[in-house]
Amino acid sequence: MSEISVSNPILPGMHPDPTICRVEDVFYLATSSFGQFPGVPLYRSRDLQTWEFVRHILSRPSQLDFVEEQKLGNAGIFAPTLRYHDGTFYLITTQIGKIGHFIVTAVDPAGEWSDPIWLDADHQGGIDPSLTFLEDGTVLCQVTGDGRWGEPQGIVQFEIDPKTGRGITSRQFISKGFGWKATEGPHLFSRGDYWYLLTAEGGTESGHRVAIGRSSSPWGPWEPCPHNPILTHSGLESAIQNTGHADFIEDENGKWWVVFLGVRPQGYPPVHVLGRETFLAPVEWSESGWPIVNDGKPVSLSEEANKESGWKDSFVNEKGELGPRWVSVGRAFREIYELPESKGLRLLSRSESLSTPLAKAWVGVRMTQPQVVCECEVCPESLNAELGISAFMEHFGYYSLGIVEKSDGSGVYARFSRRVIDLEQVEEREIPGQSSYRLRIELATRPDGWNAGDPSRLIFSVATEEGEWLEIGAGASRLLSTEILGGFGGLFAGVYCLGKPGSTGRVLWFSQR
Ligand code: 6LW
Repeated sequence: MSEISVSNPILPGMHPDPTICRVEDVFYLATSSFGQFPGVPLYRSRDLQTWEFVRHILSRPSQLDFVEEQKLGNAGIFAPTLRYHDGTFYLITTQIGKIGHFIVTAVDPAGEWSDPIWLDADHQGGIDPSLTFLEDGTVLCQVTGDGRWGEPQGIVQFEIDPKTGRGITSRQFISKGFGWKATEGPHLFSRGDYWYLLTAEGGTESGHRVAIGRSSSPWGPWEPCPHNPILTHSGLESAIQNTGHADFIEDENGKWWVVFLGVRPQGYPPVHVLGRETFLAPVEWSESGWPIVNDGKPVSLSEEANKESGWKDSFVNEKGELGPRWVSVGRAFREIYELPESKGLRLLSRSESLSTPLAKAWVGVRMTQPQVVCECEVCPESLNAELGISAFMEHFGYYSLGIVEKSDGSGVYARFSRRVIDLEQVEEREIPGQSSYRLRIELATRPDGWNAGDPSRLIFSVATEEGEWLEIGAGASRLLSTEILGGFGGLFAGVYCLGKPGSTGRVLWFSQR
């Protein structure tokens, strides 16, 4: 691989807990997906910079069967680890709220992955499982312990048979971490004469960091790196914050890299709405065998980071299926839409409100830039149903704009709703009827007339027949941050249809720029 100049983030929008492996000159990267179905997006790249979406690894209900109630950025699928060994790809991850840790495998990562191989009951518990394949055929599994087994907070390890999920040795506590709270996200790898144990520490918020220790044995004891943490932006001037949860990779030329999560906060006190994104930095090794991330300097946001080429999608891919960028919340994915022959997506209502934690006719894509415009065109099909566009974090955190054609003859209304935890506000405004409606969300910085310390807003508009945009409602974007709502999510832009069962509505296209 030739020298590259890194343009960060490498995966914008909600892509936390990145994990990476390499097969010859191709890198593969996967991230957490929580309540999204399908789950665990997989990307590939030859230069670590340009990432092509391959598929979602968990794409069948037999692999990811949520309980009915599911949040988008909480519970569900937590931090995975992706590894390649002897012709097979392994992904190990945890479904919170279900049995726990499981492995899926594939020979062709672009094809279907196996059904889950659940770890046995004695080796469940905790989060962030990882796998290490040793040369003698031994496979080690590390997890972040949850204290359930009487272990202190930190990293536990056991030998595992990854084909059956059976733990071969009992759980052994191997590290409490290297000095900070919430030690998690372990990865174990070898280089030269040492085994290195990589950890995320400090909590995934502003104190987040990456630390490392080494040992001549994969079981420790660990000598901490003298310049731990090897990566943190805590307290530093940088547009990227909360950097942590990392994975290392060596390229074909023997050069090392680290992928890690970070956020792009806005306003004061700073909050982030796009979710935790994936970043990349080079790693050099000192003469004494310790990693130096990004030459010891903070990682910077590239100039191009806030510009993404726009796209327009009419939902259907070449195979006649819903295109790969779309996800839903929870298990209802296949029961909430049809792909009509004519054009676009037909949403099949399952509930009367986006506030329900249960199934809803909503499909969305990550919002990927702090300034972004999402547009769609909707064709109402059922009277009294609401068909619209939303900026969505959770069922208790979203703003939405929908069109409602009322059956009592009172006309057509644009309905703007905001839900923030236990506050709910709904406003309606009559608008002239049209056969279809263009709806728009702008995530924008508009200092005029707004709190100058926190100028980021979400502005919702509908286009008139003459093509003019009519603003229906707006609100502060910071209310849809994880700092307010909790959880591990990020903003999605979604289209939805609400109403009595049997209500439908069509969305012709969707664009983001
Ligand atoms: C993940 C943990 C973390 O399991 O956040 O930032 C948790 N690190 O390692 C959820 O993404």
